[in-house]
Amino acid sequence: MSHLSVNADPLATSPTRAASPVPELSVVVPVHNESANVGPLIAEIRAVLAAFGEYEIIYVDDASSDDTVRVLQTIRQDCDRLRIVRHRNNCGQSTAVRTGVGAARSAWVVTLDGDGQNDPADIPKLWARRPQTLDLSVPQIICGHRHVRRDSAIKQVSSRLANAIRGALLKDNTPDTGCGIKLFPRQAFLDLPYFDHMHRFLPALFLRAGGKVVSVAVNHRHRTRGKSHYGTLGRLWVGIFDLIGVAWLQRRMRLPVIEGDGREN
Ligand SMILES: Nc1nc2c(ncn2[C@@H]2O[C@H](COP(=O)(O)OP(=O)(O)O)[C@@H](O)[C@H]2O)c(=O)[nH]1
Ligand SMILES: [Mg+2]
Repeated sequence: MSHLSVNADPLATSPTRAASPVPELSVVVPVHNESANVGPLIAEIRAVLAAFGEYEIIYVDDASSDDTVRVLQTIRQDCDRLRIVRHRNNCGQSTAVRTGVGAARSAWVVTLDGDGQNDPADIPKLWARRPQTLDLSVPQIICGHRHVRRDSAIKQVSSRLANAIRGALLKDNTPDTGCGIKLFPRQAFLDLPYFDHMHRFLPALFLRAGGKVVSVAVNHRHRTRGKSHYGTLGRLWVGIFDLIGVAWLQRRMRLPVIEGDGREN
């Protein structure tokens, strides 16, 4: 895996973070009641990134009521790459991702679902597709596309339907916006408008910011431990509501092209 030449990390000089070297990649994993999945997934991430150089893994625990935090703290004793951030209150997946991206020290962040359905072995594939130079005026997101879904039939059908409607309305040019594995520049993500459930609309939001979207075929696996957090009907209904909001955001976007270097006055 090649290495990044840029360091656009605005938090690198923060006093609490200055001690360890700035990582090139932050892996952000939102979790809620995933105690049985934490250990196996962290082991996989570490194995895949063993040759990577500097990286960090940030788990955001979204007020789990099970053993998730205890398991994370035990693993942390032998893994100084692991950082644990905790919400006191349950805020949902999007907010947990945002908390993790905010805490990240790298210019590039990759997200993974915490249930093991995304395969960490795909991280290098996404990494290879990033632009060599980080240009925040054309922010690029690299999205996983689960070409073979390992979910129940009803979830597959509802997800296909949601992607088709979303694609037709938002023209986000992305076959699978809900896939949890995505790579993007940290700052570009933090510059996006924030709202609950935004994690399903990242391609549209990157395009809205003048960016680019790349989709990469990735592996998808069955959930073998723990329980899914989303019911089909609830997700569809919230999805329609959010779709209208994102369509509005798109129509209200104006991207200024600055004359000169913008510092003349
Ligand atoms: N932080 C947080 N993560 C959540 C929440 N709901 C789901 N997740 C996480 O989001 C990821 C995807 O959720 P999952 O239940 O697997 O959704 P599904 O694959 O669409 O059924 C998993 O890592 C969950 O732990 C939540 O309320 N907060
Ligand atoms: Mg899942």
